[in-house]
Amino acid sequence: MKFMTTNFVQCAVRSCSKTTDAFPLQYTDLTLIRQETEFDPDFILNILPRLDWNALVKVAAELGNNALPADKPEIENPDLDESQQLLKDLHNLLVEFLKNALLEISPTAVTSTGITEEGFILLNKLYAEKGRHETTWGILRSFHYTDSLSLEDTFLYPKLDVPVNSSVELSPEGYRFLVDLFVLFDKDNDGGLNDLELESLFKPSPGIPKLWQEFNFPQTTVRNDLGNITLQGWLAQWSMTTYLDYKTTTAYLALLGFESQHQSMRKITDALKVTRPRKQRNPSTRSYRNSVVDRNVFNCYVVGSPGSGKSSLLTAFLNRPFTEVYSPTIKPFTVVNSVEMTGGKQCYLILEELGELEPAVLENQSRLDSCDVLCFVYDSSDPDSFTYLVELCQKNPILERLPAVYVALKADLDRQQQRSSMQPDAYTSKLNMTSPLHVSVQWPQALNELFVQLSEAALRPGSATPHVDLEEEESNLIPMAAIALGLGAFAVTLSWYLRSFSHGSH
Ligand SMILES: Nc1nc2c(ncn2[C@@H]2O[C@H](COP(=O)(O)OP(=O)(O)OP(=O)(O)O)[C@@H](O)[C@H]2O)c(=O)[nH]1
Ligand SMILES: [Mg+2]
Repeated sequence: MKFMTTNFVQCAVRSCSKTTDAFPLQYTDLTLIRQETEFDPDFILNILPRLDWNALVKVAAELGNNALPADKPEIENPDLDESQQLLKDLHNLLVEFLKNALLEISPTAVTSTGITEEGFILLNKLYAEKGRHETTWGILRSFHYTDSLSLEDTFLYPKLDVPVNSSVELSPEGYRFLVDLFVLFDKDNDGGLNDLELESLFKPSPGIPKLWQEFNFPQTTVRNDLGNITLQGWLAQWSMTTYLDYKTTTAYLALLGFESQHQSMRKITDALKVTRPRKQRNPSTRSYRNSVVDRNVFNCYVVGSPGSGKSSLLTAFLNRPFTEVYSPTIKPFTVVNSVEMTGGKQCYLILEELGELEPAVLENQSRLDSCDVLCFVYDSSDPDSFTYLVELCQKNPILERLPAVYVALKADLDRQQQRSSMQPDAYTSKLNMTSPLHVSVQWPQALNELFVQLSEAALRPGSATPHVDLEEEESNLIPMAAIALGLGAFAVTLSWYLRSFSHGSH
């Protein structure tokens, strides 16, 4: 029975009902159990007129609480500060029961001045047992505890072997946990996490990950009309986080309860998957990257002349409306979304516009090694745009080792003859690559085709790497395969012959 309920029940025995003993009931030999309630001023206001104050004071005293005023408080204007205070005091009265509940467990949990350290730990143990982690964190943060209240590094950052040229992605178990988390905190059930819902989701952690803040989250991913991150965006955001910095993911999975939400002993690393190292094919001649089968997350640098439409392309990838206002990109701009490829396979594509870091990144071997595909764009309505790409590749021949897709942007505008040493089609044909795809931010189908083409190029780099002729490669492979088969057959015959020979000699 709730404490308040004691004010609404009386003795049902007929002989008793006529006497003054019928109400309030006397409460002896009972166990006090505390159930946490949020401070709800309206509830206290509503219930106050209906309370038998004298009875309430009596029962509270019997249960060990003498803090109630003798007369029922009057609240005329609940918005006044002192009324709010009074309502809070009444709410706090209920907290007295919490103290009693703690005393039931340990006589040293509470003193006359409040809850002891032991009591505080007991209380949080109770919360933890009831799965109320957010309450504990709410308490800690409201007492200005900082992040120095830290967890062991080995828990936040478990050891993970990541070979060179491998990448880290979320496992199905990791995705499942993140889906459950999203659904749990989408309290208004509108398919998006608003600021409050995000805040409450991240309460057991230091807040939105630093990496996300650096990338200007939530501008990085899919949002609904209200600007709130959708489930698709949420999963894309975590796919990108894991790909770029898996340690952020492990730390947050630990803080958000990945391990504790499971009966069996599962580890944080169960939420991750390390892909096989990407191999190089033909290292002696025209080298290109092998196809991959176990990857679902790819990153792509979008490179092109200033004002050619890179940011608009990235924004269109997130299905955000097109704007004619031009603001040059200085800080790198990164976005992520899912792409459905031909055949139904879904992958996540991270598009990065490098801003003022572009020259430095394109000269950095390790950054290029970790780039899955390049997207070379030019403005087909600007005659001076394509030459930027020609000069860039002349300056950095290393770029020709990477798979790439050439794109003519602003295709809704009049196409101009390019003032470069070669026209775009002739240039790509010389590289043995497909002609530039003509795309406008106002043409959704062409955009979709481009994102699929980029993902395909990342998955099967051979088909999109300059100067690689896959047909020729394959025809070269046939004699090699025949030789290998021939050698295999010879080995089998030889071992059969030797075996029968040794049997015969016996
Ligand atoms: N008509 C038309 N205009 C476009 C298209 N894409 C971009 N624009 C406009 O072109 C201008 C430059 O676009 P941005 O996307 O900012 O170009 P950017 O390559 O990111 O520019 P920087 O960051 O300075 O390198 C803006 O005014 C856009 O509105 C398009 O497909 N069609
Ligand atoms: Mg830009």
